[in-house]
Amino acid sequence: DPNSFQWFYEGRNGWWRYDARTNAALEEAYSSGVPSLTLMLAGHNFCIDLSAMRQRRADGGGMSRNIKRDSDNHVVLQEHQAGLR
Ligand code: V3L
Repeated sequence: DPNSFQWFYEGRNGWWRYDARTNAALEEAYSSGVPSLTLMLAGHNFCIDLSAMRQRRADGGGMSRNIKRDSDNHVVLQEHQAGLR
C-alpha cells in the first residue's frame, strides 16, 4: 500500500524493518498518541519509546536503538534504487 507507513529500528549498517504485526501495533499507538509501549520481540520484551523515538530491551540489557517511521512508497523507491526490488 503506497499510502501506508513502515517503522524501522537502527542497525549497524542501516535500518531494519519491524515485522508487520509490530508495525501495525506501532501505527495504532502512534495515531492514538500513546507515548511508549512494551512488546515481545525475538524473545525479549522491548520498550519502544515513541516520544524519544528509541527502543531498548525492557530489562535494560542490549542496545538502545534509534527508530524511525517512513512512508512505505518512499522506502520502496529507495529499495528499488538500491536494486533490492
Ligand atoms: N524486532 C525484532 N528483533 C529485534 C528488534 C526488533 N525491533 N530489536 C532488537 N531485536 P538488542 P545490527 C537485531 C533483536 O537491540 O548488527 C537485528 O534484527 C536483535 O536483532 O541488540 O545491529 C539483527 O538481527 C538482537 O538479536 O539489544 O544491524 C541483529 O540485532 C536481540 O533482539 C544485529 O543487527 C537483542 O536486541
